[in-house]
Amino acid sequence: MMMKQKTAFITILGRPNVGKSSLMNRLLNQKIAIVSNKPQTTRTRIMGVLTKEETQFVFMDTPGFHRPHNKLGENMIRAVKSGMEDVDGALFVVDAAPEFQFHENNLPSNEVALLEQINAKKIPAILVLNKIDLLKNKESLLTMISAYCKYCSFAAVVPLSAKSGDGINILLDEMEQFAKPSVHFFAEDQVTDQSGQTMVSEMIREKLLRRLDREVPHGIAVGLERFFERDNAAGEPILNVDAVIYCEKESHKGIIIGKGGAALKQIGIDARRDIEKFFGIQVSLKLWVKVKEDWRNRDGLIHSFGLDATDI
Ligand SMILES: Nc1nc2c(ncn2[C@@H]2O[C@H](COP(=O)(O)OP(=O)(O)OP(=O)(O)O)[C@@H](O)[C@H]2O)c(=O)[nH]1
Ligand SMILES: [Mg+2]
Repeated sequence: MMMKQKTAFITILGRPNVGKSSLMNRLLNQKIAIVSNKPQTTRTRIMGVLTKEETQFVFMDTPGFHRPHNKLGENMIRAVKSGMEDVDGALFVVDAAPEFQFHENNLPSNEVALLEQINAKKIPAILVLNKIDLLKNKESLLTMISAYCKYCSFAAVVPLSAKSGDGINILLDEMEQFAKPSVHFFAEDQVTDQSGQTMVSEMIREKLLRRLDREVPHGIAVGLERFFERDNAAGEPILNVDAVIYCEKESHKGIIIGKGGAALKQIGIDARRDIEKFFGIQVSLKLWVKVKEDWRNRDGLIHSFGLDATDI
C-alpha cells in the first residue's frame, strides 16, 4: 500500500560558526556542506534532502547571519532571506559551548535581528542549542533557553551535538511537526542540488579555510578550469581536476603557496583525499593560485564564481 507522503521544507538559520552546516551534514548522514572554524564558511544556500519513510525533509543550509562588509556579504544575506521564503519551519541554531560569551540580557545583535525576521514571517522554529558535547555543566542551558525564549515562542527546544550526534533523533522527531501532506519533490536517493563541480571547488576551499589564518581565507574563491574523467594506462577511471584558487592580494598568494610550495601541496593532498572519497575514484588534482583584487565587490567575478544571491 502507498504511504501517505509528507514534505517539510526547513531552513537552517543562525549567526556564523554556530554549526549549521555540521548539523545539516549530521542530519543527512553525509558531508554535503563544508565546515570550518572560520566564520562565514558557507556562502550560498545549500540544499540537503533526507527521505525518512513517508516524510521528505528538504533542508536549506544558509550562510551565517552577519552585517555584510562587501557585495559578496550582501549576496550571502540575500541567500539567508530568500531561504526564509515558503518554508514549513526553521531550525534556529545557537552555540551552547561555554567559550561562547553568553549574556542573558544581551544576545548577539545578529541573533536578535534574525529572530525578529522569523517572528515577522511567522515561521515556526525549533531552538537548537548545539555543541553540548563541550558542556560540563548542563545547567547553563536553562539560562540560555529562557533568554532565547523571550524573543520567540519556539515550537520546540532541542539541545544537541552535531559533532557526536547526541540529540539528533529528538530533533528528527520534533521536525515531523513541520511536515505537510504532499508528494515528494525529490528522488529518494537525491541528497543535494549541488553539482559535482561545486562540491569539488568547495572541498578545496574547505582545506584552504582550515589551513589559513586571519583575513586570507575570507578572500578566497575556487574556480574549476577542467573537470573530466579519463581512463589511465591500466584502464582505471581517473577524475582530472584543474582548479584555480583566487585570492585578493599578492601577499596572500605567497601565504597560500607557502615556502617552496609546501602549503599548496598539502592543501592539494588533503583536498584530493576528500574528492576521491566522495566520488569513489582516483583523482588527479592540479592547483594554481591567482590574484583578483577586491573580487568580493565585483559583480562579474562574484557571478563567475557562482556566488550570486540564490533567489527562488
Ligand atoms: N565541539 C563541537 N564543535 C562543533 C559542533 N558543531 C559544529 N562544530 C564546530 O563549529 C565550527 C563551525 O561549524 P560550521 O558547521 O562550519 O558552522 P556554520 O554555522 O555552518 O558556520 P558558517 O557557515 O560560517 O555560518 C567548526 O569548527 C565545527 O567543527 C558540535 O556539536 N560540537
Ligand atoms: Mg556553514
